[in-house]
Amino acid sequence: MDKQELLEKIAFNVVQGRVEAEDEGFDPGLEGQPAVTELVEQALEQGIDPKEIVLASLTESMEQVGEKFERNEYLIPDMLASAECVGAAMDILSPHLMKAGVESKGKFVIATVSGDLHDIGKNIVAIMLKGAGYNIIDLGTDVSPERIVQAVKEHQAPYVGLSALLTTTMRVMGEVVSKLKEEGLRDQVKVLVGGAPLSDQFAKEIGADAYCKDAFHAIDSLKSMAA
Ligand code: B12
Repeated sequence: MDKQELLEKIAFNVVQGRVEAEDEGFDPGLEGQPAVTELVEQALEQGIDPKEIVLASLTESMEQVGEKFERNEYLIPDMLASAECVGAAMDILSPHLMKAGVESKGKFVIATVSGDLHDIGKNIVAIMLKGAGYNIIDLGTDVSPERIVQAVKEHQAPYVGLSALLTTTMRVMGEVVSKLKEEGLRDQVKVLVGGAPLSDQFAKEIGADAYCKDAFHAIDSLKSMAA
């Protein structure tokens, strides 16, 4: 299988919610064919850049899943099956995304904000930043502004990353920025925000330092902040 075909096949199987060959898919008749785990391993064996797998297969496929959910073709369990595939793929890819022995570029506190349980994007960003040499403190999902600010204080982190995938939880990011100001910490920490419903405009409105459309953008933003 050539590279393009393989990347597309991984994406297809994420959309189908198939972690392993023995799994059934959303469409009938796929059982027994290689699924996400086998295909990701094959891609690595063929020397495909793990970052490309993240971008071209995993991120792309979750967009398709979102569109299917919007069209009522997919229900929550279908989204979850796809989410599980991305998790399984990231488990295989993460050691390959890490660079051994890189000197720490600083502590990076990351969290999905209160009321929001989406963590696929956050986890990808965390793994990629870890690979880029940042010391990641992952607070998980549904994290209150108080806990986030507390962690920044406790770890004296120069960076904090906030994730929100729901239009209803985006505003919590503004609360985090306000709370950092209240605690006198705002000048010591750069605030990066991300998540599908966000924009540059929104990041400006809430007083964040950068909106990042993906993990690669986050790495670039951090580089320019350090320069
Ligand atoms: C998977 C999924 C779920 C899974 C989540 C599983 C999990 N463990 O995360 C489950 C099934 C649990 C779920 C639940 C719900 N979901 Co949902 N979900 C999605 C879906 C399909 C994909 C999200 C995803 O993982 N994308 C892939 C990742 C890689 O992309 P990403 O998250 O955007 O992250 C990238 C960037 O944004 C950026 N980034 C993200 N965070 C950060 C943070 C920092 C610091 C930085 C620098 C960058 C960054 O970098 C990432 C990597 O490239 C989206 C549709 C979509 N296209 O977004 C809907 C979607 C977000 N969900 C939606 C909804 C409505 C819900 C529910 C309310 C459904 C319900 N009725 O119960 C619940 C809410 C639960 C809750 N309280 O959070 C809506 C939101 C609509 C809105 N306007 O707010 C969407 C848009 C679907 C839709 N089109 O209607 N969902």
